[in-house]
Amino acid sequence: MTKAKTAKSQGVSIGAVSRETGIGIETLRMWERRYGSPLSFRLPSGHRRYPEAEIARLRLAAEAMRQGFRAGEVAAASVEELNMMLARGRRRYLAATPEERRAGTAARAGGDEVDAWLEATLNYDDEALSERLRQDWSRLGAMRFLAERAVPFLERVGQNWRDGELAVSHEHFASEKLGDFLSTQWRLLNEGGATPALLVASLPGDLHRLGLQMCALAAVLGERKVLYIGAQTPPNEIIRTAETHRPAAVCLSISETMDSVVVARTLRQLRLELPAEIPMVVGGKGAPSGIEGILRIMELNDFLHWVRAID
Ligand code: B12
Repeated sequence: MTKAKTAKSQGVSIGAVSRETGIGIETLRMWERRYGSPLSFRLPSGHRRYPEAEIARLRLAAEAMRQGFRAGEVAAASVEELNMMLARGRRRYLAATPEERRAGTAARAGGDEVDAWLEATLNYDDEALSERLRQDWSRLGAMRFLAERAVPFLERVGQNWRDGELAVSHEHFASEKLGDFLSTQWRLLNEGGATPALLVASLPGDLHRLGLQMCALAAVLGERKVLYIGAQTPPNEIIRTAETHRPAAVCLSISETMDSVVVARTLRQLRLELPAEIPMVVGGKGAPSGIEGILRIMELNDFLHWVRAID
């Protein structure tokens, strides 16, 4: 085990995973292609890495296969499911209902309400998730909806995906659904807000757009119009749009997957080329601090106050 340990954020190489679990390198790659799990991520250097927690799960998967389970049954199974497989054996496990198999997973950390969102996601249940989103939105109001539901939900989706409990398609289902919902809500409120608008975008290479949607929502709640140019906008387009439309600020969302060196370089360049009187604000877990002329705001409530204070 010691050899496979690296700094947590760096993950574990495919060779180390293979050594530690006894599952061949080719098999691990094939499982990822075919079953979406174990899911690797790339270091900025391009090297493939696996979350360290996958080793324990894959050991259980290997053991379950020795006991007669098939690759398709174990590859994407959660730790709870694998433990149940090992405890029951294949015949009795397959006789259990899907609800029984998921029971352990759904009951984990977080409120019942977020569990319900996760449950709808696990079942790809579009209507149930819509219903939850609508109910929680009207019950909590927009800012609490973000803080108490949407953000913890995404944390759990990310965590469960890392742990192999959710497939990539679940993550896509959840983020598309939530993204569309947030987009509909802020666009409804985007009529009649004060101009000049806030320009909202993310940098090339960053596919995460939910931070942008949250930022746009907070902006319209602060009664400011949003000029949304969205994810993966080339810096020269951000500059061109800002020069022609003179926004009240340029707001960028930066996810933690972005290379910090590239982000810092791009932001410095943007600051240099954008009209000096237009403020720049960055948020998201990958947003750097300490770049001259750029304000970093991490909390959406702080951002809302900031928006309300703009002249
Ligand atoms: C949904 C999702 C995706 C979706 C995005 C779809 C979409 N339409 O957005 C898809 C499938 C595309 C995706 C892809 C990847 N993802 Co992803 N993803 C997520 C997930 C589940 C949610 C992301 C999210 O929206 N979070 C919520 C945001 C809004 O939170 P935040 O950045 O902290 O921002 C907060 C504040 O700062 C503020 N804020 C945000 N922006 C702004 C802007 C301003 C101006 C202001 C004021 C405030 C503000 O609002 C937020 C609320 O508090 C996270 C899990 C997680 N914990 O976040 C993983 C996660 C971010 N992804 C991860 C990874 C590894 C990837 C991939 C590299 C996977 C792969 N192997 O391909 C790719 C990278 C793709 C790319 N080039 O960008 C890892 C990152 C690990 C790391 N440290 O690098 C995470 C953490 C999952 C995990 N647990 O491992 N992902």
